[in-house]
Amino acid sequence: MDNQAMKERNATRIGRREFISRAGLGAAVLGMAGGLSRRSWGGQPAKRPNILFLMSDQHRWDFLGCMGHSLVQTPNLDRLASQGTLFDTAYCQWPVCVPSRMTIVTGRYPHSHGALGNAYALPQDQQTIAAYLKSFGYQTGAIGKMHFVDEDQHHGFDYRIEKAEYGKETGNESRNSKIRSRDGREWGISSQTEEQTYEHYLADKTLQWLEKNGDNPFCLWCSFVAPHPPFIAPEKLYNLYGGKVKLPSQPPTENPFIKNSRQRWADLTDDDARTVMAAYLARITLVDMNLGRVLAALDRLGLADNTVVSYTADHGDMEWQHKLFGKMVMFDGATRIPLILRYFGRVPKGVVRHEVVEHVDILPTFYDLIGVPVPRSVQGLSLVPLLDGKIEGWPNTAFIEMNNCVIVRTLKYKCNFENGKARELYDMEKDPQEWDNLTGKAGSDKTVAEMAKLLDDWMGRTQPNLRGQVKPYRTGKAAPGRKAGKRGGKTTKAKRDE
Ligand SMILES: [Ca+2]
Repeated sequence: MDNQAMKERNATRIGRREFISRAGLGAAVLGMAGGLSRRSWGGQPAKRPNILFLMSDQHRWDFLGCMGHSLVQTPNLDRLASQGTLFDTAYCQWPVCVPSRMTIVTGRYPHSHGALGNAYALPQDQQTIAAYLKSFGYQTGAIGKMHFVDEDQHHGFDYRIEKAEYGKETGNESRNSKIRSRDGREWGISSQTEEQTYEHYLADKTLQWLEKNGDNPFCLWCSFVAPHPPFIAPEKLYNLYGGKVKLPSQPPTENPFIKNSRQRWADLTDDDARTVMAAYLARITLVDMNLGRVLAALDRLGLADNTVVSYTADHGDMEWQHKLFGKMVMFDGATRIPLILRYFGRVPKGVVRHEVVEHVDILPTFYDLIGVPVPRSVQGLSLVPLLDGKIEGWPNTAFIEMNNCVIVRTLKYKCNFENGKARELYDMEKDPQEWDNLTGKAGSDKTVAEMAKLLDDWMGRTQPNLRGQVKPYRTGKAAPGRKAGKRGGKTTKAKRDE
């Protein structure tokens, strides 16, 4: 290990230990093997708990029945939340697929793991949860979308299944639509039934895997593609929402920093926007139905008690706030995600936690709950102290990156730094819609300085910025089998599909 790597490792370690020490939690929170949560029954050592990680793509945090959404039907996610703990102020680390997902599988911030866009492969020296848990005897599977873009589509997972198998086995295409399409944008009713969808297929594969491998300690990722575009849904599900959608209110003046993003949607009518939203809601319900099938199988197979279950999404979707759909912007619609944890007997039931938490925290939480040490490469913090109500000293910060921007989120504020300079500042308590940019307004300098200090501290304790050192896969070309998007300019259809 060179000096820089050693420095970084120590800095990260100090960050984690600092919180643990402040929280008075000692070694248990470090997840020392056999420590905190390896339960035993009747005095006998228990089998290590399993992990079932349920994921979707582009599901924003507040489109859940249990978050009070008036329209969306998510009975299975609502039940999961009622059986566990829901984090309602959770953020992704980068509002685009690959950087976000590579953070989840490594527990590291994007500038540290090096996958800085959808054309970037995860460098092979980055340890994934699958590679790590294998050393503790875990069977590992990744079913559905992982978005590994290099030749190594496994990154440590023993079992992988993706869209190509779905096409071969079912003859269906995941992009089934003869619907209205303008410039690659699609919305409306699909000609597929629910049973023909990729989501149904992924749930089938997950059930089969659980039936076969449930006897061993396992870490299984079940990763749906919906509600990601195309915004099309089976008719039965679409009809739950068609004609019922109310569009969100809009800011009095358009945010100048989203001019380019707005262009893509500028020609949409209100009716178009309502159709997109109805299909998005239907696609969330499609995920919920299939996730419910997986959870029912866990019960049926007698695995529910010894399995840590979690649900999240890689990022959100604007859903016509600021008259935008999609992600790749820094508003909460794109960056804030649902996060639910369930582990019977350990994770409190029916609790909603409001602390600021991040995707980097998921892996250390898993490790903590199953009783394996948290590797020092992991940069997040275990959420277990919060589950136990030990909130003193919790940092309540999230850091969201995208290209030359970093957002710092605290309980009250959200500050977007572009090239290190504060560009936007929002009071998230008074202005959760992010309409009123406070930068330059009276009294904002002190807050900006505080947020800049948090940014500096974070950069100091995470790895040096790898931007410029890590190259996209094959020097800017997309991975094999994919069409390359035009980089740095107008996005092509292939790129938008990420
Ligand atoms: Ca995504």
